[in-house]
Amino acid sequence: MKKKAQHKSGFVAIVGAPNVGKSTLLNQLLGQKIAITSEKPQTTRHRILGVAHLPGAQLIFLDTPGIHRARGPLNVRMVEVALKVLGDVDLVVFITDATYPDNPSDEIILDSLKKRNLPVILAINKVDLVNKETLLPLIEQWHEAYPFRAIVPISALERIQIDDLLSEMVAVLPEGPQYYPEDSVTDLPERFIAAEMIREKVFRLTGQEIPYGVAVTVESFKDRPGKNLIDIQATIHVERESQKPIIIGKSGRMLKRIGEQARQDIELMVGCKVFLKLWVRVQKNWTRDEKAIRRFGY
Ligand SMILES: Nc1nc2c(ncn2[C@@H]2O[C@H](COP(=O)(O)OP(=O)(O)OP(=O)(O)O)[C@@H](O)[C@H]2O)c(=O)[nH]1
Ligand SMILES: [Mg+2]
Repeated sequence: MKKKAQHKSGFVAIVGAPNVGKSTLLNQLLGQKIAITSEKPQTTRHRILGVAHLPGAQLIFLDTPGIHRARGPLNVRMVEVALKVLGDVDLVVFITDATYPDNPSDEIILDSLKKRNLPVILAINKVDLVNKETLLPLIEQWHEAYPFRAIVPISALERIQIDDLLSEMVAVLPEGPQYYPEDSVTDLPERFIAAEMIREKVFRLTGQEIPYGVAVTVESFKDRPGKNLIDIQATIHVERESQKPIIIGKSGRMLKRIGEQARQDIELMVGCKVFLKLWVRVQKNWTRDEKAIRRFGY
């Protein structure tokens, strides 16, 4: 009698320094956007869970904030979130940036991986930006640094070798059940993702220092009776009075752009029209206030 094909499953942490492409990779692995991304480091602030359903396997990914030598209570909190995820997974995918080979944060991550007895796959990301010649010595260097289960050069953005990376992950995972039903992609409420989409637009559209002092809360998220439409009211919190006019922009133009772009992303997620109303509010120095950090859900 032929043996029944085994079902594999497990929890997979996606860790790495800030800005290496962890959330971009998560979205590619899922084939849909649940995690926000931007060219600024420290975009992700929470543990973001996403479920990939493959024939014969289920992978539960945990995207994490970038691990680095953190300064300030908010960043310290974010690194704690990332390190905590490492405590409870079957496999780690460690992402490094091919364009930033001597990233000091990689050392910190490697050290914390060495302390745990977990299988680790290394993904060298952004290979679309480097020459093949620089890649080989880089792979060699990493090969000597740690006994990785596999080293896979990828481009999360261009979707290069993502399927190879997935196969390597499945190979390492144990036999296991379907932890999540077939139709679930994440455990995050739509309300949370909506707030994140708004925060993403602030990260993408405003200059250097603004994003770090921003938090977004959704006050109301309601179906409009009799209409295929969701009404959302949200607040963008900034930490200084001087940041408020920057978010609002000249004649309200910046806030309008943030709202329009966020609304489009939210509509894609919920599959219907959205009416989004945004407010801006100053919460003085909240990133340095433990209580406020907790109140914003971090
Ligand atoms: N060229 C190129 N850019 C990439 C690739 N992957 C990610 N990026 C870009 O790198 C930047 C950071 O991507 P994110 O996915 O937000 O990175 P992250 O590691 O989640 O960052 P944090 O959440 O801040 O730690 C974005 O501008 C992405 O578009 C890639 O494979 N190639
Ligand atoms: Mg991220």
